Amino acid sequence: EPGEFTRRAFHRGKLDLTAAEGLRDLIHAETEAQRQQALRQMEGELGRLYQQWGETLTQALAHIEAYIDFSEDDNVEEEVLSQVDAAVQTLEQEIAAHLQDGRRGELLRSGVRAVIAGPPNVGKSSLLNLLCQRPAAIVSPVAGTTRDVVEVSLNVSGYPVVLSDTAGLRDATDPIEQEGVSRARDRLQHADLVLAVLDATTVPTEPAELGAALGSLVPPTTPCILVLNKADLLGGHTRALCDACAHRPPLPPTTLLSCKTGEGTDSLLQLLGQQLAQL
Ligand SMILES: Nc1nc2c(ncn2[C@@H]2O[C@H](COP(=O)(O)OP(=O)(O)OP(=O)(O)O)[C@@H](O)[C@H]2O)c(=O)[nH]1
Ligand SMILES: [Mg+2]
Repeated sequence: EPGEFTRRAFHRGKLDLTAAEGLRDLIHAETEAQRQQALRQMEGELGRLYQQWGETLTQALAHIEAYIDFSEDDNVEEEVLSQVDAAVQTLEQEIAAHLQDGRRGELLRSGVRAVIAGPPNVGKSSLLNLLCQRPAAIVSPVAGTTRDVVEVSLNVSGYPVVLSDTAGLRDATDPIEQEGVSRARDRLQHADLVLAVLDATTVPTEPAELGAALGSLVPPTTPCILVLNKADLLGGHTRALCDACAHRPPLPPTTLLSCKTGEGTDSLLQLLGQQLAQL
């Protein structure tokens, strides 16, 4: 039976539970970042940390019991309680920080949820196809082509990513498109990272306006990359304007891209890798 030897090792105390979990993750690892995390866990990194926490708590408990039992005999000093209090508070902070960080483990285990979003017809489905290197989503010159969410699994710089293409965001009148837009908004709410796509030929070159356009697409606290697509259609002048505007600080990391010619793909992948490393 798969897992039999691990189970026996666990029962005999040769592996603790976190190491067994690490082994399971290692077996199922599909990307380099997943493999590294699983190895660290298997080698006992987590187990050692939890053991340390356990020791701190046991010690605190022993001090408090000693205080209760012997403080009247004056054998135990008054400051014991405040020392225990300080140690437990530090531990509390450590655990809180660890839990927050645990989200990273979760992202590595199940994949980062990246969502492509933007107005209709800007090339969102083309971007999905470019990144997964196959025609997974239908591309057409008709605005409102994508309705259902199209999902692909990718390995970007060693990070597992579940990338979703969504319907173009607009006030649709067609009921099926409306459902598509509502599914897109739902995906956006649960995204770990948003690839916001705008058409470079019609994008406002005023940073404040561009910021506003972006604000209507992306939930305010979600990390985001701005992709200005159809760069192949830009003249030299507009290209310079776009470039200048795109690198103003309040705007998220931005890149010019052409899904048609592939120009800008490398810098997009580089940005993606950087963002993933920061999540
Ligand atoms: N010139 C040029 N055309 C592009 C580029 N990317 C996409 N297109 C064209 O733009 C049109 C729309 O592309 P899609 O990928 O379907 O756009 P979308 O954002 O998914 O559109 P919806 O699903 O309707 O919201 C198609 O005709 C594409 O061939 C590009 O980089 N350059
Ligand atoms: Mg589409």
